[in-house]
Amino acid sequence: MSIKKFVTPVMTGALALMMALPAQARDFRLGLITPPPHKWTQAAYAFAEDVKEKSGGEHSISVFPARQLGNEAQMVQQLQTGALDMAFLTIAEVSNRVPDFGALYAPYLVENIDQAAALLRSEAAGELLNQLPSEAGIVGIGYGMAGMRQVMSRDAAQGPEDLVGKKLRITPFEPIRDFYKAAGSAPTPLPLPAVYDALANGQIDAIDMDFDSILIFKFYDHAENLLISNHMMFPMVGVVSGRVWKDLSKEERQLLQTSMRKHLDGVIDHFQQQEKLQEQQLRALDKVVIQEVSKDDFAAAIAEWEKIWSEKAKSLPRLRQAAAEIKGS
Ligand code: 3HB
Repeated sequence: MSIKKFVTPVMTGALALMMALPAQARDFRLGLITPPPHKWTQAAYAFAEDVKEKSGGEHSISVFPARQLGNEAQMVQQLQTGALDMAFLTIAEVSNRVPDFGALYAPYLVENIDQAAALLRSEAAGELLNQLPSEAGIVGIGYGMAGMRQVMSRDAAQGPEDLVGKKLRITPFEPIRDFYKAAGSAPTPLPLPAVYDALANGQIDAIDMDFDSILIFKFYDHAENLLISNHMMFPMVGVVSGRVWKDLSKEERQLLQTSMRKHLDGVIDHFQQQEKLQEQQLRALDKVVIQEVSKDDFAAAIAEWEKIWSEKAKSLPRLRQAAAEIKGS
């Protein structure tokens, strides 16, 4: 018997057997920087539950919150090698690697949380995700978000002029650094978990933050002055390692995509619903002194920011157009 005659039936049999077998059970790992009480972490656990149930117990996802696997730069490296399967990332690290994502941080690109939600659900924002596989080795499944950015400071502050020269904590990424530099303050990059102690020991004078985290972490313990500015939105992106993605079956991809999108979308809904409530909660705290500032108060800084980022972020006009349509609708 020729080898060909012998091999073909054996291989065909093996193939048929493989196809009949259920997909290989997987325990995926998902990393994120937020601590357990944060909505992003809760959504990650809910997503894990969902995937377990929908795969009939076949697949599971272990969630590693609170930077257990390292900071976002380290997690992106792990995603690139396939050592980490998935992550929920702020756009901060992503925009450091793919500058076009900086467009999402244009100051006053949107005016409020509802516009932020609509923009993140727009085609223009969705198209940005297409750059991630080739530019960063990760597959962007969809967006989530946190609340709009505000400023809290230790000393009384009426407006941006009172932040000049102050050490102001930022999430470590370039678009926000350029904004505060242009506003004359001294932006100080610090990851979220380090912020409370830095405020408590006077290492920083002010912070860039959202209502939700101000309440969760009680940042008003050491910084009682809240400038409600709504100066930026704060998107999050759910990603899968490109290396892991390419080895998944069509069904597995579909399962992860559908379920992750559902939970990311739930995060957007959540922040949309609670933004006003959380503002009221903060207004009700006796110790918190509130001032409101607007786009006009930051006009010079915004013009400076535009000069830098209209060069770096080519998608800016497209996102502005989408935002203008949302504002007009
Ligand atoms: C941040 O301020 O760096 C931050 C805030 C969030 C979630 C993640 C990071 O609500």
